[in-house]
Amino acid sequence: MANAPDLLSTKAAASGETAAKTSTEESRSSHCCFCSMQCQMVLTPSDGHPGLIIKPSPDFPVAAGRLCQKGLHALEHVLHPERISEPLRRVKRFDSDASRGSAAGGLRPESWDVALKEIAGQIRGLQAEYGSDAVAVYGGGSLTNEVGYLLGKFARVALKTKYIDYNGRYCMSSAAAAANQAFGLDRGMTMPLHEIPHARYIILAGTNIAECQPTMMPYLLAAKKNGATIVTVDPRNTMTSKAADIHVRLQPGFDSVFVNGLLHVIVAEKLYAESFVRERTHGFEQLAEAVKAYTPDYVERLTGVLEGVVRTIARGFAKAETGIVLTARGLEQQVNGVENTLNYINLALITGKIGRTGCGYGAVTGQANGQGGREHGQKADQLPGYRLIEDPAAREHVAKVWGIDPAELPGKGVSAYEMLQKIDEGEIKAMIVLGSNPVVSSPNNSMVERALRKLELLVVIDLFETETARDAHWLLPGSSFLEGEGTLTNLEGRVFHRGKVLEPPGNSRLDYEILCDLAEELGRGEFFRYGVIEEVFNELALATAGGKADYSGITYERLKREKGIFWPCPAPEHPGTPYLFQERFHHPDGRARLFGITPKMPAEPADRDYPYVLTTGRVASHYLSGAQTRRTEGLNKKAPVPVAEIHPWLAQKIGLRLEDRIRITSRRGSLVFQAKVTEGIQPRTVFVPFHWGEQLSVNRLTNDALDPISRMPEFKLCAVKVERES
Ligand SMILES: Nc1nc2c(c(=O)[nH]1)N[C@H]1C(S)=C(S)[C@@H](COP(=O)(O)OP(=O)(O)OC[C@H]3O[C@@H](n4cnc5c(=O)[nH]c(N)nc54)[C@H](O)[C@@H]3O)O[C@H]1N2
Ligand SMILES: Nc1nc2c(c(=O)[nH]1)N[C@H]1C(S)=C(S)[C@@H](COP(=O)(O)OP(=O)(O)OC[C@H]3O[C@@H](n4cnc5c(=O)[nH]c(N)nc54)[C@H](O)[C@@H]3O)O[C@H]1N2
Ligand code: SF4
Ligand SMILES: [Mo]
Repeated sequence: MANAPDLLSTKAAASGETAAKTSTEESRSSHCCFCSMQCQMVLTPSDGHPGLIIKPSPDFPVAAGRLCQKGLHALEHVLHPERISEPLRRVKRFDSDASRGSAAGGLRPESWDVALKEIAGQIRGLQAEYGSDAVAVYGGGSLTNEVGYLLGKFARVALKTKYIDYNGRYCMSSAAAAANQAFGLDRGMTMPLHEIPHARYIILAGTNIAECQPTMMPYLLAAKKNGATIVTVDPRNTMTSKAADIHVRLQPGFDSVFVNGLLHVIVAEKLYAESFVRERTHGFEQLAEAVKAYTPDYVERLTGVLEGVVRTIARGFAKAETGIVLTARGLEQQVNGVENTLNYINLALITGKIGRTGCGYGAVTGQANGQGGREHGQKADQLPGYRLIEDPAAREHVAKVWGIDPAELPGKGVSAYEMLQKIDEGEIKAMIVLGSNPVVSSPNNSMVERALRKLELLVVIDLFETETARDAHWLLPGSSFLEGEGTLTNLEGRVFHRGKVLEPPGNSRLDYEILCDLAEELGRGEFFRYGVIEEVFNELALATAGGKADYSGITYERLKREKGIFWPCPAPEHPGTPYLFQERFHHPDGRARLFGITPKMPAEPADRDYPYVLTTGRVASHYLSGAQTRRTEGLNKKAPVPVAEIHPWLAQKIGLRLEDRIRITSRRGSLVFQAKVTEGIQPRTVFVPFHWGEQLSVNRLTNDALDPISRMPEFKLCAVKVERES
């Protein structure tokens, strides 16, 4: 991971100096940059430490007094010596673009003036030759609402391109599509977290909360203490399943079959909430028809889950007075991800477990601002406020706020991975990446690496020279979470304000200023003039007014006073909406939709040539592409390399010995990993975490098949061979 020495800024390298550049004394509280819990932290000066130390804060109601290991270490990457602090131009040492890449030439510092002028000039040139859509924008769910919003506006107004999408496409898009279909509204959770302890029965499917949202565990443990039954559904025993009363070790790809079994029992035994189904939903007949064949016995034959277990869970959940279903990427990151999610929503709906206390459904959002990031226009088909870019009324409203003609707004583009494919095909010539590392995080990432090398202009705005930035012509130093003030929206839909703690190091700049200045160079500065970031928020609030995710009643002043407001919040005196769907769902008729799901095959089931299933996910000490956490010693030493989980049955079958590693081969590549033999994993499945690049990147193997509706890739299952490698 060593970076070229000319990358090192002496200012950023001297962490004491950087840390000393704090802003005002009183603005020392922040929120963790990693997961969607958004735990609050306090940064305090400490003896014997060059700068600040992080402590949990007692004040924020979500995880008062708690931070997990990642939060506690969050300062380390911010002050890391590899942090870039000047605009950097890739020194072209090669004649042909195809030969650039990891062997690319070094980086040379430039002034902001030169960097932005040259980038703007090149963009103009490419757009003159190939049209506006030759330039794409790739955003991220870690960015604040303000920066995500500005990025969407920048694409549509400054670049006039339809091609913008973001890493949330890999993250929440199946859950979002399902919630929109079933409820008419996508807010990850229908209720605040503090309802969890009141639930008597909790189903956690494809969600590893103990490692991925660790500070949520106390809510589950409190429920358990109150007598709740907890069920986990996962191909592996996880830290989360340790807290479960029943763990269903399901083969990847079988969620809809399993849930149909539960629904079958509930329908057959008339355990559903009859009046709720009658008065508040549509579609029960189709659902009942679809699950008819899925007797527990049939489900046992298909999945190996004992029929008694199917009956026990179905009866337990349906009969429980209160209950909650939480799902996450395990079943969402599949070509059938939307349908899988809809089926778990069916379960919550037909048992009437939505809209009252101790009840609810939640798709557990992942990234820091995964929720806000998908509301304000980073998505290919969206405008701020969760409006659709193809809706004439939405275009008119937002164009008015932006001061442009609605006809100037481009139409909808394509999803993140499809945008990368369009680069590979030559249609897109330039891309600006802000807040993502798609070379590590995309499926089938050899394609992505190849595609990025074809770009005539790649601009990466980041903190580090990431794997993606290695192919960039320009690397611009953006701001970390401690430097950029703004608002975020946590997994509950709670909007809150995050203050500024540090000045950006060296010549790095606030992300929003970089976008505004680039817009200026592109001749569109008049639409991007803001004195302070609060003005961006105020404009965002206007742009969302009347939309699904309505923030128009929210102000910085209120957020600071009220410590968070749940959207929708359509008026200054509106208290916000912690509980959704108490009386109506968001469809025009007020009713939720049930869907009869016929389980479908994955894109690449195991077969004779590739007889096992690879699934991927996370470990507690790393975050996503690892750009931040691999640079954090205290975290990296806990998991310096990816370790593949493999069942003893499979280990024996391939003759694995103690000192061996395993080779995993898919149709797209072959990699060698250290192995951990564990009874906990489904025997025909191997699991590899995805937080590493290059030869340790499991995304060299994953399949790029997309869900037909959400366009989310099937990260969670592809067919592989497994061999021993001595
Ligand atoms: N430590 C840590 N925390 C994180 C992150 C991180 O990178 N590291 N990332 C954040 C982000 S952006 C996200 S999106 C969330 C993700 O949070 P999660 O979705 O909880 O995380 P994953 O590990 O991707 O997947 C969850 C589980 O799904 C299981 N699984 C695999 N296939 C299937 C299947 O077919 N069905 C079912 N039911 N389960 C299956 C996996 O074994 C895994 O245990 O975490 C957030 N928090
Ligand atoms: N195989 C497999 N692949 C997956 C998944 C999986 O489960 N399995 N999960 C998918 C999911 S759910 C997700 S969310 C994606 C995410 O994958 P990525 O989008 O690649 O995630 P990050 O590593 O968070 O990338 C964020 C980048 O932005 C930089 N950054 C962070 N904050 C800021 C900021 O405020 N300003 C600027 N300028 N830069 C910043 C970081 O240094 C980092 O380089 O990965 C997906 N890929
Ligand atoms: S639970 Fe999430 S937000 Fe809280 S400290 Fe850990 S990573 Fe940060
Ligand atoms: Mo995610």
